[in-house]
Amino acid sequence: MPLKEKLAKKIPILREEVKSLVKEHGQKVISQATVEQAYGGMRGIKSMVWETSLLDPNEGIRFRGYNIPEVREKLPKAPGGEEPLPEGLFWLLLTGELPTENDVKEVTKEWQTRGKVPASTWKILDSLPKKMHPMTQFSIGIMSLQPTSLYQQKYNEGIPKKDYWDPMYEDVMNLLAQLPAIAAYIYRRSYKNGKRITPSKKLDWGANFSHMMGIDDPEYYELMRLYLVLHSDHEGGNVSAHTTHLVGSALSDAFYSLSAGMNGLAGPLHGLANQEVLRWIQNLMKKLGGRVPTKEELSKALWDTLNSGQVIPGYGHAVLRKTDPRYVAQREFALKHMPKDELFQLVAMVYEVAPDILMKHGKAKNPWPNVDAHSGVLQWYYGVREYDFYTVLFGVSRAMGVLAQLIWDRALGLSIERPKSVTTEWLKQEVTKM
Ligand code: HAX
Repeated sequence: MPLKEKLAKKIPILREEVKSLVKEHGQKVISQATVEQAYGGMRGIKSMVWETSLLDPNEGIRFRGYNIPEVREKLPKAPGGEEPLPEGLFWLLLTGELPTENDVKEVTKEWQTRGKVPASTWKILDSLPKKMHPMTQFSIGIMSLQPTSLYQQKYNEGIPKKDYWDPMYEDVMNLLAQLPAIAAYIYRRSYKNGKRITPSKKLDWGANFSHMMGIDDPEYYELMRLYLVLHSDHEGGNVSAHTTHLVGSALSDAFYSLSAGMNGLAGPLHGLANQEVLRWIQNLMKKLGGRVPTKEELSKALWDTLNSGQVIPGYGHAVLRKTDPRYVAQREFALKHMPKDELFQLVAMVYEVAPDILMKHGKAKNPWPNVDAHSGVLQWYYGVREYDFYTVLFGVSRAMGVLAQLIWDRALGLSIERPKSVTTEWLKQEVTKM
């Protein structure tokens, strides 16, 4: 059954479930907020719904109930490949069901068909300085597609609220189909000869992305597929996901919502951490005259970073309390394809040394590596050495998760977000009454 049809069948069922859940249990308390949480980034307060994935502090992410090893095992692969196809993950996120090989082929075909980027987008990108950060170009690239929004057109025509999800689905499919071409062109114009590479009708979404970047190595295709699966979704509270969801809640279309989410991903405490990790490691090697540090030198450098008030990039997490399984999956890929690589060995050495130091330092609640601690070194190995681009790779992947949820936001008719804020003065008065 085609993806949209499958989704159309699921929507009324979940709508009914949610309706009766709210009717029967609407007043039950699932979370409370403390003064500390009000100042501390609302950490841990359960106050939003995100259907596509759920994060366990110890086990890591589950996409629709499947953890990372299960997703790697169960999702269809490219012919001869071993890593899951991102199209399959998108199917899973959207429908909650594992796709067949045929389902995945249909999504690949559909994204190929919808993949033509409007000339106006190329023109807008060409007007940007080549030195502009790739994430800024990416956000502008997404916004440049906004005039193509079918959702906005249908909204203006006055379609009923219960049908909003339908044109949203169309926008999301078009946007996902076109994102790799936009991202790849940003890479080409910023770092290569600026020539656009036409997508191939023979390649899947991930392989085509790498083809359009100018990399036609089957091993890199595999890395790209894995990368795009791993970074896609991490429940709803992280900055890129929550921002997309928040902006969408005002009934802004997929282009406005995703572009806003990407602006959040561009922050160094979020997606930008993946470029910071490699920068940190390479600065250290530069200081040592290009040589790989010993464990003692690495420990000293980690302490120097902490003592100067900076964070160790790629380590720590707002929710996770163990090594991120997305880190583990990338480490497994490295152990298989590049075990002797010097930079990988250094990343592995940081993993041996940093958690202990962070524990001794005593501030970070989670001393273990997150997804960003490993992604850069894999890109570097296959020749993508322009690390300012790494967050764009993350963004293409993250789009799948946040946009799948955005369709569900409209399908369930979720409300405009409007939590209550208070002032310090109000808190000072209120706490004395407690
Ligand atoms: N190095 C040094 N100090 C750290 C740290 C790290 N890696 N991680 C946390 N801390 C510090 C915090 O800065 C905070 O210090 P203050 O009290 O002085 O503000 C303290 O430990 C407590 O923080 P926390 O509760 O453990 O962590 P938060 O939930 O506040 O923040 C972060 C989570 C991921 C932002 C944090 O761990 C961090 O800054 N890590 C480094 C940057 C990074 O890797 N970001 C990517 C995270 C994954 C992601 O979103 N990818 O997109």
